[in-house]
Amino acid sequence: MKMRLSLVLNPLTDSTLRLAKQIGVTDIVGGMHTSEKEPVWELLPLLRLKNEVADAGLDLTVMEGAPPMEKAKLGLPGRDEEIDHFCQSLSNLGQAGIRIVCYNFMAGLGWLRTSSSTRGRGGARVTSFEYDSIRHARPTKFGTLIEEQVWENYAYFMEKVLPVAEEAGVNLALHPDDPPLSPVFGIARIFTRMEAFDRALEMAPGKRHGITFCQGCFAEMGVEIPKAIHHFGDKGKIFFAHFRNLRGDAYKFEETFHDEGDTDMFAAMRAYHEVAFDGPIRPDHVPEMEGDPDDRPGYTIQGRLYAVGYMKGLMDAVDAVTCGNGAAAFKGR
Ligand SMILES: [Mn+2]
Repeated sequence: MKMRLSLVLNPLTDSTLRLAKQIGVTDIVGGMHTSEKEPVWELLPLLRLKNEVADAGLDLTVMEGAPPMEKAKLGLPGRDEEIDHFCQSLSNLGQAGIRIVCYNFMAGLGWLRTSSSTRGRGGARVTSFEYDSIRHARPTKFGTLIEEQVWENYAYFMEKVLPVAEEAGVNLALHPDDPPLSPVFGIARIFTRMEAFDRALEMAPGKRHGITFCQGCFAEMGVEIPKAIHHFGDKGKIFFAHFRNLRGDAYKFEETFHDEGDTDMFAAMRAYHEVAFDGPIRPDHVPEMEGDPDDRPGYTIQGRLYAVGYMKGLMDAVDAVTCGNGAAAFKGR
């Protein structure tokens, strides 16, 4: 099994780093605050973060929550300056030895849910979404955008960013739109179907242009997950994976524990193995469990401990099945 078990830590502290190490995680997915005043991921803070994680015996391999790119997504004046900042951040990532950035092209609004207090198994709080509640929503302050405009904006962005990523040796891992529907609040979303990723990768070809395979988003699209993993993974285009389960489809779904949603998680894990996926994989959106604080839907610590344990179990099971010898797979663990 070549893939690397990873985790977002919020907060990232000595204590949470130890916890991650204790449960067998190898890679940490970092984030760094940016603002209008500080729009670049600077080299020194990146190095300090990388070193803090390394000192805990772990490897910071991915950054999520890219530097500001709202103007680029919306195609507004000022986007060139913003794209310059993004490019500077990429060069800094490369210098700091952080090789993957997970970004998305959802303009105006990020991932959205209509509830973060739905009750899942045993009363665990999960997030959920119902398109009917926002179907007739009016546009927000971001106005309206049609799909071809967003495509143009993506092409413009990639034309400038991809050569810098190639130069810096940083993989651009595009995350799908969540939920994969268009438009929402008047703004078109384009990364809502498998074909959209093919189009993007063809439009801006390059070995540093790939995807974050967010299993939840692809499940919302209604695609067969192992098939989709093969579709992108066989071409080496999965740079990063979000392991997630849910019940329903793009129009109405709720998040679940990893072991109980609609997706066959063993088949998914097996597919990553079959395509020789060797990047980081992390649990995504977990239920908020008894004793968890209720201020970070999808990212509570106990929910993630449970998810990581489940993922490790699946990884061992896949190893055992594919080696044809259960005992051999467990050697050296
Ligand atoms: Mn995701």
